[in-house]
Amino acid sequence: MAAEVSPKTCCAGDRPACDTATDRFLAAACAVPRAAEATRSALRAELRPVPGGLFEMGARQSRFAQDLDSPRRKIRVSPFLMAPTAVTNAQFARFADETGYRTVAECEGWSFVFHLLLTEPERHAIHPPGLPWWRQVEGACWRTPEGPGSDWQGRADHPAVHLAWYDGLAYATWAGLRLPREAEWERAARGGLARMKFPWGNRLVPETGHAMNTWQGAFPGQNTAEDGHVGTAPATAYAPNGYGLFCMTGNVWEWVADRFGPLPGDPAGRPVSDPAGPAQGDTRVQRGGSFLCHESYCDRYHVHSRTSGAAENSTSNSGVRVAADA
Ligand SMILES: [Ca+2]
Repeated sequence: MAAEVSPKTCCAGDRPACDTATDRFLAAACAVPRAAEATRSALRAELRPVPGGLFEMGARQSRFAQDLDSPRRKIRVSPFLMAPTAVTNAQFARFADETGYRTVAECEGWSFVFHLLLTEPERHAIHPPGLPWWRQVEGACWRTPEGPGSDWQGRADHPAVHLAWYDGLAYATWAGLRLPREAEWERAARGGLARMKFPWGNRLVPETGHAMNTWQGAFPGQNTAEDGHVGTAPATAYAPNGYGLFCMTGNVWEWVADRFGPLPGDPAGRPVSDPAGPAQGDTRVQRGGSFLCHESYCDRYHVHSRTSGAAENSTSNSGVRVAADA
């Protein structure tokens, strides 16, 4: 079953379902060789500890009913480790060079690029129904984010984009790490704060200035980039949260391990420990919002916000972050 494409989203346009293809992608992701032990140790050493404990997950009230992000749940998590940033282009390039892994977008030969990132969007006529800002660009992938002729030089420290869920799984497999569970992701994003909307508090723009990379202006045609960035920002562009984690909201959507379904935990409020999401389903959860989020349209840049997509989907704002058991 393909995910519904909401008209009120800037998040994704789903590719057609294809079981044979997705099985192939899963097999490819699981078959990547593991990095040398020294590399794995070094990558693990970069992760930041997130304390275990009880926290409230989700929103008091949903802005978008289909996101199923309310009411709040009481979740107990075990201590774990979280990457300080989304996987960067430099990190993903090292992985791809060592393993020869080709992402879903590379295998399929195209990905969705946001129209304002293209010099000639009119040359790319295909877009998902109702979402004309997502252009299907032949040759777009993490290496060539805006299609042939583009590259990530000058963006080595930006999050790698056009990553599908399978690509995140492949990277984590190589690194000897794993994707965070959704509850872990939200625990990490909150940075030790309770009942706050953002990793730093409740104000969208704190007194110190913009604290994440989202959209300013009128979506989807005018981006004034008051936060300094039209597209992706460096993965450490803004101050870290209380757990030393950068850009947990804004910049790029981050795939997590869980399938999409009702928010993990008990809606009646009984504490649940280390929930893992639904056992069945074709779509996976993405967290954190992206450089395209704006209050007027896709208001999903909060620590509780979630969206979902088919595991083979990729866009110019889809990235991933890795985690590990403590
Ligand atoms: Ca921005």
